[in-house]
Amino acid sequence: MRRARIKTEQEIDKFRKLQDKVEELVRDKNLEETDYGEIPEEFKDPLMDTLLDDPVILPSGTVMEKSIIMRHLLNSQTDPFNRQPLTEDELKPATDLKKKIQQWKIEKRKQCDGRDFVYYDGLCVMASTVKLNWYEARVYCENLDGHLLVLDSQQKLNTTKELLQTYYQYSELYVGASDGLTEGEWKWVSVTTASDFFYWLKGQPNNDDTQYPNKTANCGAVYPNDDLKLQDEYCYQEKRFICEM
Ligand SMILES: [Ca+2]
Ligand SMILES: [Ca+2]
Repeated sequence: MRRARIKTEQEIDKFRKLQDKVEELVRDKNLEETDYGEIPEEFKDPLMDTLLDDPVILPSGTVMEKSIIMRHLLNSQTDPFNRQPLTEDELKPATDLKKKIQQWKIEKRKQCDGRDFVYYDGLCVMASTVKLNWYEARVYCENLDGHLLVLDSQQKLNTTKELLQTYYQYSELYVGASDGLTEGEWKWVSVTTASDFFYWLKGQPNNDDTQYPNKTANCGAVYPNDDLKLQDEYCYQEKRFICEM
């Protein structure tokens, strides 16, 4: 730009602002296309399981993402759930739901603002620089109005992998898994709906910590270099950890 003499400083400045604007739009667009972690069921397209952006109501009452049902209608003029005839003009925009979803997205991002948390793909997380034992780590996260990271689905695991690769290069981290209450009954902290998704390393959990051979292992740690597979370890070993909001 500088070399083009016909451009005045003002024009260059204008151009820069435009560039910034474009970058901002691209960023927003990327965020829109990401998935948002724990999405309420009513906010998801029933066919693709993705967050609704432009929901429409079918005559049957089913709510779907407009682009998805439109694509389906190109192939077959039917309701994909009950095979009844269906045409585009029978689709009604779900205006209230759309507003609700937009509000939810804004709230989700707001939660992350003004804190040392990183917003990534609907996750609001913070990896600690300090090392604490698992119990202290749990309290640490709770003091930040959060909890230790819960990896209770494949989707969450994938997003976390990307996040750690992007922002952190840690070798081991405590997460919110424990069988401290009843030996062998693994639970995720702070989840209202219990999940039995635990991505264990082969041979784990074995109630044993290789570094502390005679101690029980009741706390979960993940190894980013080992595909975030879980291991059960001695809870009083000090490690870094991830909090989630
Ligand atoms: Ca145990
Ligand atoms: Ca172990």
